[in-house]
Amino acid sequence: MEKQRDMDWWVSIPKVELHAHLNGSIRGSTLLELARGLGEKGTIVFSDVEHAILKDDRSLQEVFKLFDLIHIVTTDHKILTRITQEVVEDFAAENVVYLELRTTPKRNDLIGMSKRSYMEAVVKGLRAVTTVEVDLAPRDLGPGNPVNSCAITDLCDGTARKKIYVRLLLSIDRRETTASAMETVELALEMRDLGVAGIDLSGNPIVGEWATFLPALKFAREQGLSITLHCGEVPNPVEINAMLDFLPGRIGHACFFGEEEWRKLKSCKIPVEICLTSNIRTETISSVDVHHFVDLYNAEHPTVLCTDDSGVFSTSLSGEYILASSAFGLGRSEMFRLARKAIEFIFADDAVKRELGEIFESAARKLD
Ligand code: 6MZ
Repeated sequence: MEKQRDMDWWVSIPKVELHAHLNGSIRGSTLLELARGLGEKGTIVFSDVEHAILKDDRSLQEVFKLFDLIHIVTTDHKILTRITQEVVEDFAAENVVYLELRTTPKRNDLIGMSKRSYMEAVVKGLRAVTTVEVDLAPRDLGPGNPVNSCAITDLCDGTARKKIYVRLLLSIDRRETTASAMETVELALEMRDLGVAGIDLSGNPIVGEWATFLPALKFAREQGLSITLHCGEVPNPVEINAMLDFLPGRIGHACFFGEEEWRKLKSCKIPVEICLTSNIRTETISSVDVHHFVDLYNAEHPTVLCTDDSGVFSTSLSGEYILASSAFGLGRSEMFRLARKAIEFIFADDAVKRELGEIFESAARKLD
């Protein structure tokens, strides 16, 4: 009863999601349905896939094997459109008001898929969302321009539809070459008007070299794209230091940092995307009470709670807030402040920041 009330409260609070992988956020029921379909066609052996999907705890390396499997099931234009629509609707249903959704554009010649057509299928999914109004395009209204608060805060006549801002981050997979990473950056630049706000570096952290991705990441930044990096998912101090020296807009995880890396991170004030359930489920962090979130929080270092792969790890953003609140003994007002603070770290323009500020302000008034 108490737990349900807590969940209802967190669902009702506006939230900002900054670290969500599209294919990792797939609904479990959709993944099983799609896998069953491919099983019936004889493309895969369904029972093998079912076992892998339903398994609870997996090591980080097992997670990447699962992603290879998920990609066999999901990499098709129509399916991508469906997954994108469902993922956005699911986040909106728990009052995520701003979502940065990241995905790795994939080429598959066998089905006539290019990185561009992959992304077009994703954008089609955003446009197919019906349960909520999706704000996709950057507006750059500039400082003097008034904000259209009517549509976003439901304050006018109560008829305004619920709204979610969605911005896309294109991921570079650590298996890619420099040329392939560059192709992703070029695509991101071409798609800026469709809400692409930045670049992410992700994938199996024991694969690939930082030097391979650096030219594409540097180019992306020179062209005005924001950058977030999966950093320190495995102990690799040389890479962690090189990544911090690059001064990305944000980093994700930061699980295997030593004294020197913490010092550097804190002095640069690079915001950290914290994925509690993901870190625990993949045994990257042994238990939630020893998670580095608490040290960063106490140091007032910029942090944002995120889901990572809500489908794969069976979590939700509301669930992550509840987990942090109970594990670290933080009250609702502190947690609300944490949720609101995330606005500062988004990759969208200042007009969106102002509008999000109003949404949280309105929610805060209702709490008093
Ligand atoms: C690193 C991760 C990840 O891009 O196909 N991905 N990379 N660490 C993680 N923590 C567990 N979780 C997901 O979504 C799935 C892809 O996102 C990256 C991996 O490259 C995975 O294949 P998309 O939409």
